[in-house]
Order: sequence, then structure tokens, then C-alpha cells
Amino acid sequence: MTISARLEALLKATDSVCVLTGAGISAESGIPTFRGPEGLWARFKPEELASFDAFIRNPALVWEWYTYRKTVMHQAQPNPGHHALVRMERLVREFTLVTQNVDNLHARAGAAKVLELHGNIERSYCIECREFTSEIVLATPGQAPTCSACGGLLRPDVVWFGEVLPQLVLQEAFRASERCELFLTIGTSGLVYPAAGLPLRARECGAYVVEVNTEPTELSHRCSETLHGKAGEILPHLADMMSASRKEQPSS
Ligand code: BJW
Ligand code: ZN
Repeated sequence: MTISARLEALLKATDSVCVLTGAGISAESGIPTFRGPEGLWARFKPEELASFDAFIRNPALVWEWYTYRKTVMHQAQPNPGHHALVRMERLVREFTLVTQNVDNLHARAGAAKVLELHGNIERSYCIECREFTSEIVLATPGQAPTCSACGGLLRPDVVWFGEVLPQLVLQEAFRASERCELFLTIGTSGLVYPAAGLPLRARECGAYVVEVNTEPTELSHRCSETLHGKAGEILPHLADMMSASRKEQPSS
């Protein structure tokens, strides 16, 4: 991995960083990504599982998929990539972590604040009365879970295709992208909007945009620099460079 002099200088000095993560950062924790030959969608089309229409057509199938993923995510542990971002958060004055992931691994690694664009798989709510459940819902195969208050269908608190993202969270993510000096886009294919618009907006606003990915992506040619390799190997190096010239703040 070669790091440019510009990136090295920024890592040592910048006090404004925004990070966007995607499924690739959790791949080394054993959580499958969405796309690609090994991806979750190699067998199912996204629109067959990740849309409200698909859910209404076959809630038991969608719940079976989410129950499987919840179990995998619950058993997974944060990896060195997640931990390196926590170190960065403690080093940089203005640090914003935005994720498309629903696996909760940034929080479990110790991140103080995470802007979750696509929700969180651990939460569920009723599509009728909108009440959230207090426990993690796991479905029995062939059966979709229902609300104990009104009997309506429960759904995972995630954002499916055609659904709006949580607007305040999205606004905060765009604001951070617009004012940061260094933007890191990590382990995302850059295919899904509006999340993929964040690095593009950051670049428009003058940030140095660095991609960390094992493969070239839709975003590669629009980034200032791409670091090819695994997030769990590259991010610890970047955090080391950052910490060389600064003092880590203890977590509160
Ligand atoms: C590694 C690695 C390692 C592997 N280290 N790297 C503008 C243009 C075109 C279309 C649209 C647009 N604006 C909106 C749309 C429509 C749509 C969209 O984007 N469609 C495109 C697919 C064409 N967007 C939406 O519908 C969004 N809503 C919306 O825009 O609302 C407004 C609106 C509403 C109605 C009408 C009109 C507008 C909602 C998007 C919701 C996405 N939801 C999902 C499911 C979440 C729940 C769940 O998890 O089950 O979010 S889909 C799925 O994709 C998931 C992910 O968060 C998201 C992104 O995937 P990600 O993270 O990039 O994963 P992969 O697998 O694609 O990539 C992994 C990468 O990691 C790869 O590059 C690997 O190489 C790399 N990698 N190992 C580093 N170790
Ligand atoms: Zn209900």
C-alpha cells in the first residue's frame, strides 16, 4: 500500500474528518457483503428482499433473511478496521462517522457517535401502530412476527429501496461531508444513493477524498486517491499515522 505525501500530511494535521463505511468494513468480521459473487444478493435480487413491496408480498421470507443476518451479525465481533476508526475519533477534533451498515459493529467497537443512514437491524417496529419493540426480534421460519399491542406486522428498522432515509441523520451527514477536509469512503460499492452522494459532495466542496476498498468501484475515478486492500489492514496504518503527531483523548 502506497500512501501519498498529501494524505500523510493530512492524516498528521487535519482536525476535520468525515468517514463513510459500507458492508466491506464488516466483511473481515465474517458478515457477507451485498454484491459480488459471494454477496448476499448472489442468489436473491435486492428488489425481492429489500423493499416494502417485497416484504408485503412475502413477510415470512423477508423475516427469514433478516433472522439469519441478525444471528450472523450478533455473533460477529468488530475487527481492526472498526477499532482503528474509534482511535481516529479520539484523535480528531471534528470527526463524523457515517455508516450504511445496520450491523451495529461501530457502536460495539466503542464509537461514541454513529450516523446510521440505513437503520439498525437490532430494532423492529410495527407497521400499523409504529411502536418499537424493546427486544431483538427473531422470527420462526415460515412465520412473520407480529406486534403484541395491535397484532400488526413487525418489520426491521432498516431503510429499503424506495424508502426515505432518516432525514436529520442524512442532513447531518451531508453537512459533515461539506465541511470536512479529509473524507474516507471505506468498503462501499458506491452504487446506492443518497449515501454514494456523500463522497461526491465532499469532493465538490474541496475535501481530499480517499477510498479504501479491495476492488475498484463506481466511485474510484471520482476520488482523490484509492488505497487498494482490506479495511482491517489499511485503517490501522492510517490511525497510526494520525496518532504519530497527536495525543489520543480518553473516551468519555
Ligand atoms: C472491502 C472488503 C474489505 C469487501 N475491505 N473493502 C440516484 C441515482 C440512482 C438511483 C437512486 C438515486 N437516488 C435514489 C435512488 C434509488 C435507490 C438507489 O440508490 N438505487 C441504486 C441501486 C440504483 N435508493 C433508494 O431507494 C434509497 N432511498 C431513497 O433514495 O429515498 C428517496 C426516494 C424515495 C422514493 C423515490 C425516490 C427517492 C434507499 C436505499 C436503501 C438501501 N438499503 C440497503 C438495505 C438496508 C437494510 C439491510 O441491510 O438489509 O442498504 S440496500 C444495501 O446496499 C444496503 C447497503 O447499506 C447498501 C450499500 O451497499 P454497500 O455497503 O456499498 O455494500 P456492497 O456489497 O455493494 O459493497 C461492498 C464493497 O466492499 C465492495 O466494493 C467490495 O469490493 C468492498 N469490500 N471486502 C474493504 N475487507
Ligand atoms: Zn402495533
